Order: sequence, then structure tokens, then C-alpha cells
Amino acid sequence: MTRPRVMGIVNVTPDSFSDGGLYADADRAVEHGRQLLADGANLLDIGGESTRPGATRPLVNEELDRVVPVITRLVAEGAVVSVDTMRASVAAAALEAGAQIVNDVSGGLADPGILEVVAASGATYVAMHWRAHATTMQDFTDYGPDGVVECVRRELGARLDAIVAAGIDPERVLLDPGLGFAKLPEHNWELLRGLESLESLGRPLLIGASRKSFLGSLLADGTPREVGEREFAHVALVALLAQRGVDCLRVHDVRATCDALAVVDALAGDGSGVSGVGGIRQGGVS
Ligand code: PMM
Repeated sequence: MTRPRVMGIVNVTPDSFSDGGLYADADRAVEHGRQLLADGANLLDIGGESTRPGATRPLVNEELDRVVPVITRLVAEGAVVSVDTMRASVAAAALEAGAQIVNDVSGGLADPGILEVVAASGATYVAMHWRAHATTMQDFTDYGPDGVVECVRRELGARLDAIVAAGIDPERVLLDPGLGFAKLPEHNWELLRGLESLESLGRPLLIGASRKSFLGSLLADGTPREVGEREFAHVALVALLAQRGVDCLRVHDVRATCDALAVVDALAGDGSGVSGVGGIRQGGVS
């Protein structure tokens, strides 16, 4: 059975929407990473830049100082690490420190040099659908008559072409629709309903829905459900995405996610109920 890989989130940031400030200190971030691994995470995604709507970017040195020490320590303990960055220099330093995956929410648009860094290293690359930095991204939610699924498929397809042209082995690329990035709540649901269209690009999918505001909107009772109270809905989504054969789930609550995956496994019995293609698994990251 191919169950989705669980990517536990370690945001070494003072300002992420979901956990800003909790793990901004290196010791706390490492401790959190250890806990996520103990809870069943297959890999850790370590990031030093918040991408919440309206967030301002850290300086390059700030981002480096946040992520590199944490990556170094967790890699030394045997963790498989992904760096969540849009910057070529940060990706290079993270790979040097032992990261094996570059998770670029801009899919190479923010800093095209990142593609050469990844190509030269042979690392796995996650390319997310992205239109603009956090300060303005919610000004770019117009998907015209074609609609969000077709636009995201086309725009991600163009990124995949650029990624391959830069010398990255397509077998090492995962694609991500970028839930919450230049998307209105309904866009996220349309994308989740339309995953087949994105799969037609021929690459495995990574999905990051954990704690996002579209879940808060879904569960709103006059006001959106608070960030910390969206996990039951997220777990339901996780189970359904696992059945859809999604390759990797980027989540905050690893324990709840793994519980949901255990249920999916049990129901699938011999695994025939779960499909899916390589991706992080195929990329050699165990
Ligand atoms: N979301 C966030 C950050 N990085 N990376 C990928 N590949 N996909 C995502 O959906 C994604 C990401 C923002 O969420 P957070 O602040 O909870 O980490």
C-alpha cells in the first residue's frame, strides 16, 4: 500500500499564521521537530519565512540564521529534511547542511536561480502554484473564464517545463496546487475536487491544507473557526486525500494525520483501495 508521506511542519518564524513565534528559537524548533518525528512524520519541512497573507519578507541573513542551525541539528539526528524557501542562497545553504528536498512555494518564480541550485544537487523539488509574494498575493485571485483548476494546471505545467529546462530530473519533482496562495476559499475546494486535472501533469502531488483559513471559513459560525480548532476537518480531508492517492501531506498535527492514515490503511485492507505514484518515495527519500 502506498500511504502518503507525512511532512511535519517546523516554522522557525515569529509570524506564521498557524504557529508564529512558537518555534522561532532554534532549541524549541529542534524539540518540535523531534516530537513530529516521534509522532510519525516521515520528513520535516523547515522554513524561516512566513507566507501568511500580508507578511513581509525576512532578510536573507535572517532566514539563513533561522533555518540552517535547525536543519543541521535535525539532520545529525537522522531526520529527512526539506527546506521551505524561495531563495537560491537559502536552498544552497540548506542542502549543504544536509537537507534533501527543496520546497519552493514559488515554483522557481521568486528566485529563478533556485532551479540551478536544485539541478546541481540532485535534490527533490516541490513546486507550488504561486502568483505573487504574500504582501500582494490576494490581489491575484482572478482565474477568469477558464477557472482556477485549469489556470493552476496551466501555470504549474509551465513551471514544470521551466524546471525541466533548468536541468532538474522530472522524476524528482512534486507539484502542489498551493492552497491559500492567491486563492479564495472556494478556489481551494475547487482545486481539491479537481486533483485529477493536476495529476494529468504526470507528477505526484503534495497538499498543504493544515490549519488553513478555507477550513476556518467552512466551519464559520458568524466568524471563521479559529486556527487551533480546524483539526477535525483537516483530518477528514487527510483521509479523503489519502484515498485519492496524494503523495505527500504537509501538516502541523502529525499525530492526528497518522491516526487518519491508519484508519485508511485498515479500511483498504490489502491496499487495493489506495493508488498513487512515486514522488518523494520514488525520489529515494525513505
Ligand atoms: N503552505 C505554507 C507554507 N509552505 N509549502 C507547500 N509546498 N505547500 C503549502 O501549502 C505551504 C507551503 C503556509 O502554511 P503554514 O504557515 O501553516 O506553514
